[in-house]
Amino acid sequence: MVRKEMIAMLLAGGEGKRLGVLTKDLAKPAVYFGGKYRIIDFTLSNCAHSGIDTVGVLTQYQPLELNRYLGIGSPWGLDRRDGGMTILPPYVKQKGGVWYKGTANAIYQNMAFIERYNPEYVLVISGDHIYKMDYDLMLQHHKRSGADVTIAGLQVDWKEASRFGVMHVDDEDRITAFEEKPKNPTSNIASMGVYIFTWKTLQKHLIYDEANRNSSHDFGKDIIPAMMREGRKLHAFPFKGYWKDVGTIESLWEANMDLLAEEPPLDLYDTEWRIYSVNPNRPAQFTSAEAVVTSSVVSEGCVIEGEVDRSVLFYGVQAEVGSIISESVIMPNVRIGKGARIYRSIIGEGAVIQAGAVIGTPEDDAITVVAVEQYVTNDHMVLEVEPT
Ligand code: ADQ
Ligand code: ADP
Repeated sequence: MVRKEMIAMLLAGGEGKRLGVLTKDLAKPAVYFGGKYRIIDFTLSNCAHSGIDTVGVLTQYQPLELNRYLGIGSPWGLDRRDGGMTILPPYVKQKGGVWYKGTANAIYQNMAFIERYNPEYVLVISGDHIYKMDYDLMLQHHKRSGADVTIAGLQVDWKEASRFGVMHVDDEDRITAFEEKPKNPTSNIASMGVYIFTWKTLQKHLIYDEANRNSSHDFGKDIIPAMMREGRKLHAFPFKGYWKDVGTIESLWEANMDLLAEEPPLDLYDTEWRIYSVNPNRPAQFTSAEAVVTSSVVSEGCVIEGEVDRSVLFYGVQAEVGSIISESVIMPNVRIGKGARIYRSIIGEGAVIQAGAVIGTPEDDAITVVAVEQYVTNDHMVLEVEPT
């Protein structure tokens, strides 16, 4: 096997239960984002732009659709014999297979995969975040400081800080304290869940952690605190760009709306840093004489006869005459009948909204969600669509 300086291990097995009906049959990394993408496209494209050609994708929860989507990794340049993409589900070994217990255990169970490449460094990333980042700059930082682990960090709003691992850093970016999701955070520098480990050190910690029966085998809860306790060298890599954890309905909706700003904080039109995805191969979008489309992303294969304002429409959406779609995210192949109105909502793939139905209200701050393939009638009844 060809030796690699650094390989990536992409955690894609989380359940994503806070996304509710959107992740009932779908792993969170496979959730749609931004009119053309799935969440995992961002991390995989970052790998492609950072010169990383060996990526292990750790799956677990509802992996079918995710696996199908990833295929052999062609859109991200990972369809190669030397390295490339390897899907790593929990598997049955001779002694009996074990479900991944936590993020660190997921890596532990795949140590043999990592060893095949005998890497100096291992990048641990997750398939849940929307951001553009050059991991090579982070690697250079890691080598310069000679750290055992480098954690990408960014400043978040104080009111958000308790959702993350937070850290204190000194003038030289050395981490002096780390707390995983503290109730009362004393710092607002959040861990992005992006780590570069010196492999030999991580390996020791994984083996040690595995033997600890009190551990939950999680990076943020167990591995990083253990490294702090043992006086390892932990460094922060300050990240300045746009980064969003789209783990909740509100954050997913917001991140989609961020794309519609006059100057979007995340530029998807940047040809230097394209986000690669699987092409749905649909015809061009069509807007009829009645259609009014403002400040919106409308993807291929859409047929629009109604009004669309400040919304993100994925491919194959049909919106009939008199329909109104406002501040909403409409996932692929949704059909919206005549005169139906949709405000501040996320509509799951393949849902059918009957003529005259009303979903959400423009006044309410809350986001309404319609499940994948739901049938919404005009008296607000939500029924399951019969599979065809
Ligand atoms: P969390 O957001 O809670 O915190 P976590 O649940 O540990 O993240 O999941 C991280 C990633 O691993 C996700 O992509 C998830 O899908 C995946 N995953 C979870 N369990 C898995 C398993 N058993 N097998 C495979 N993949 C799995 C982490 C850090 C915080 C940091 C935030 C940033 O712990 O310190 O601030 O990420 O979002
Ligand atoms: P959420 O958005 O609810 O926080 P995450 O994707 O962050 O979802 O994962 C949440 C939790 O789900 C993690 O603590 C992880 O250990 C757990 N988890 C991951 N996979 C599974 C699974 N297959 N079954 C049960 N729990 C799982």
